[in-house]
Amino acid sequence: MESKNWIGGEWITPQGEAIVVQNPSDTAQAVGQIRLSDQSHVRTAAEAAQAAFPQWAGLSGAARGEYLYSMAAVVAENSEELAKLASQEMGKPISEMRGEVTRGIHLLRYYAAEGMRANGSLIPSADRDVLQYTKRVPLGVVGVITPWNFPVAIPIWKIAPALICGNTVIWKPSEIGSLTATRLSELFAAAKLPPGVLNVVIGKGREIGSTLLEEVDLQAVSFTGSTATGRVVAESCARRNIKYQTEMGGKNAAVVLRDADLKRSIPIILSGAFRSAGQKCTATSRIIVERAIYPTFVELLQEAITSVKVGSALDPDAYLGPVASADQYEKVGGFAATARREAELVAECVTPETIKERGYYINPLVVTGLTPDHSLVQEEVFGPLAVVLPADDFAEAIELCNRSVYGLSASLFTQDLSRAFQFLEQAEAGMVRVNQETAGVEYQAPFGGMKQSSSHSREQGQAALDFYSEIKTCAIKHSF
Ligand code: TXE
Repeated sequence: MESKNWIGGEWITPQGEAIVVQNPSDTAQAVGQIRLSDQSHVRTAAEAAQAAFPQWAGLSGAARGEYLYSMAAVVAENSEELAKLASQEMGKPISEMRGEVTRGIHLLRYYAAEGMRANGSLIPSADRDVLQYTKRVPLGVVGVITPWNFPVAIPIWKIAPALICGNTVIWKPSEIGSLTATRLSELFAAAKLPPGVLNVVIGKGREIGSTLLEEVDLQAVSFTGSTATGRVVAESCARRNIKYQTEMGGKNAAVVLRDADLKRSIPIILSGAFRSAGQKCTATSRIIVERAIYPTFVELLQEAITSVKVGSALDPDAYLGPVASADQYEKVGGFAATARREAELVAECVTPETIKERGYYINPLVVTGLTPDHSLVQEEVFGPLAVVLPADDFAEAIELCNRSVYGLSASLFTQDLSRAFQFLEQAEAGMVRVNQETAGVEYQAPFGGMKQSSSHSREQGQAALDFYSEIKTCAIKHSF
């Protein structure tokens, strides 16, 4: 398979550099190749998106919703093929990837229905002859820049609300994930989305991503990715006074209190830490445990980790697969090497010899014995590595939980209702949960972080509609 751009309804293969996509589960296998676009493709996409905007914005919400329902239906018909392609391209186990595609379908349906829901409110006027109301209006052309870790769900949770609000979109997917993006676009084309409403440009972030940010007459940008790139996006948009949302890193804590049901909590914590090889912004990377139960916790964790199986992404029994790319392998491998050097090992899950050398596999590791300010406790690893920190009591656990520049997601494990409530109140994170993993949030609820994790607006749920539209306050004096 070869990547293609989808611009103004046309399929265009850029003539730029070709990069072979290696399967991270087995790097000897080529999954396909991507062709890098140049700046001219971004400009053409901008023209197409501008040209399509008036007609798309002029449709009724119901009509736009019908397109989204069709997109959901075509993705559903091709879900297995899409899931397999994504698993092969970025290494997420097929069992999880199927769930992600299903999530994408649900998101499309959820936002399709928004076309028929109230999109404003009636506000009483002091003058009885005036009818005053608000309505959402679309922004115009929106830029969507996505990462590789959820190659189907993240693009859909940005594109679907953008479209239902009446915007047209230019989508720049991650380099790793461009084959999946191409296939997803083909499915949207099969759903007869009108030309130019969604335009997909494949290429390097630094090259075409910055052209998109700096040169195109965008009205908003939605970005998920690294903190460093998120800052570049935010600065550029702030300079131009256009809306932006940046969803960046996390260093999410699971706090385990002395009264927690450990047998039920530990599998949930492991899932938060190691599913998707820890490559979720909501992954659990710090486990804060009350000292009173620390020995029991460690013993049960060591037992539970034996059920974690590292496997190739198409292995239906794989709990986690490889990390997504050579860059990830190097970066996460560096953190793992530091952990082996500077921390005490709590538990490790060994990658089978048969696959170890074939792909970008990193043994899931749980370590301890680090100071709260150590880089492994503070920096986002984005891989299968979790750090355990003992805490004397609840107060110290909360203090450790909040001792981070990030504030995306946090979980507490307890049976104590009062502690649970205190945690939900005091934890500095955009998503706070009790007896659930830090990952695995639901699409109909707002998603986003505090502190350095995001630009403080929210994605998904109804919150996404606020981002992709602007409120107009209308008043008409009808007896004049
Ligand atoms: O991210 P980038 P990468 C973190 C994670 C990971 C690290 C690097 O720690 O190890 O980031 O991943 C586009 N102008 N997260 O290199 O570079 C790029 O092409 C415009 C956390 O993949 O931020 C891609 O489409 N666009 C995260 C997108 O930005 C630019 C998910 C993200 O790439 C650009 C992924 C530029 N100058 C990585 N430079 C999460 N929060 O879930 C790059 N891009």
